[in-house]
Amino acid sequence: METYTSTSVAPVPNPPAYKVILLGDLSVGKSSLIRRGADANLLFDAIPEKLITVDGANVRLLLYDLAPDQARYREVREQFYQGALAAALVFDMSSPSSFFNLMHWRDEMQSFVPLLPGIVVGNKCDQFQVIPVEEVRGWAESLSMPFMLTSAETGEGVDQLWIELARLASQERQRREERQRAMRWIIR
Ligand SMILES: Nc1nc2c(ncn2[C@@H]2O[C@H](COP(=O)(O)OP(=O)(O)OP(=O)(O)O)[C@@H](O)[C@H]2O)c(=O)[nH]1
Ligand SMILES: [Mg+2]
Repeated sequence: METYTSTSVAPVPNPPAYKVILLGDLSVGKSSLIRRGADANLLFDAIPEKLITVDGANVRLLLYDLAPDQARYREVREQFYQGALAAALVFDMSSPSSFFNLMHWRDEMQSFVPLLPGIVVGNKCDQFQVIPVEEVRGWAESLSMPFMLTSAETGEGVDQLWIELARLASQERQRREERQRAMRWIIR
């Protein structure tokens, strides 16, 4: 058996799994971002994962997305939102309608998981950007969400996206644990 000195950090054998979800219109690049980011050694048909270090501890990000045009989307969306700890609200920087529709995505997200932390993600930043960055930033700030630019094509901003999602998910997990502890204390 391996031993560790007091200065070395023992690897956590089973890092906690945090479910994060990607939302947004058809073809904005949700699945492409996941393909870019997910760790490669996955079994076929498994939920894509990414191992991330947040504040010195490893976590497994489970990356979920759905195609909103799937006939069964409405049937499965409750399950899709269940247990999520953070969301990426993705739009396409070259498609104004995909940006305007983010409001609907945010409304849907809030109706299933009130107070779920989110990040506004302008994907396809490698393409001609028809949406002014300042407008997006203003909208995101008005809802207290960070805004990031990514390209699943070139990889720009993608690592940063997973780090930020892991950070938000970890904070949300702590917030929920504290709330549960407080509830137990109240009903004791
Ligand atoms: N130029 C460019 N193309 C991208 C980028 N991300 C995705 N694409 C392309 O956009 C198209 C749609 O990408 P998907 O990843 O399938 O989009 P999606 O959001 O998963 O779409 P649905 O599953 O149908 O909702 C594909 O042809 C991708 O190659 C990007 O950052 N830059
Ligand atoms: Mg997809």
